[in-house]
Amino acid sequence: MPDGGVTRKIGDCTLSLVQGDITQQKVDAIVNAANSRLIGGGGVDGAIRRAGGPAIEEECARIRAERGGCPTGTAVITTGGNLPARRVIHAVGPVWEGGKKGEPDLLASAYRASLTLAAQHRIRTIAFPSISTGVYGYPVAQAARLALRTVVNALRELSFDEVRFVLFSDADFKTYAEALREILSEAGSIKV
Ligand code: AR6
Repeated sequence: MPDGGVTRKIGDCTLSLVQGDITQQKVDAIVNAANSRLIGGGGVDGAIRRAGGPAIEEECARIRAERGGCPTGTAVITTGGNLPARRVIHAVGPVWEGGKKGEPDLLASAYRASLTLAAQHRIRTIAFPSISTGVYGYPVAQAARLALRTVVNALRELSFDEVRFVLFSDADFKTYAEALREILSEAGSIKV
């Protein structure tokens, strides 16, 4: 893990939080915060496509042609192209519409689908951005708790060497670090 982050052991897996750029991460797979049409956008999606090169769009185009895209709450996998990561998992989180339109379930589902797909592809180390908290407007403190709870729960069934969250801003890094402290302090007494 890069310097300056937070790490915790969850069973055999290292769960880590770092501040940085996900395109630079030397892990088996990075996760993209994509849209359901798999059409390149801004934010982390734009950064991943720029750094990974045209091979990512070629595979997204094939997936669009075969199955029309990637519904919200699900994920697909492509090559990492020129990235240090060998694969990119494109996960689609919900657009925040106030929280009563199933957004929490859809966000949890995007994280679970990414981890399930990763495990199927024998990925041992994976890095996530903060899905849905940019253009899609999901409040970051709520998203952080949900993302971390979902990952901690998934690690009961799926095996990874490391799950890393890469937070672009220092403020988001601090929000995730605080959420992780809360979740792990609750973990002894209640179901996370
Ligand atoms: N590394 C890590 N995190 C990043 C990076 C980076 N290089 N760049 C931005 N972020 P967003 P969403 C953070 O908007 O809300 C796209 O257009 C960013 O600061 O990328 O799920 C897609 O095509 C924020 O914390 O994703 C979709 O249409 C987080 O990544 C739509 O945006 C997510 O912000 C998806 O919106």
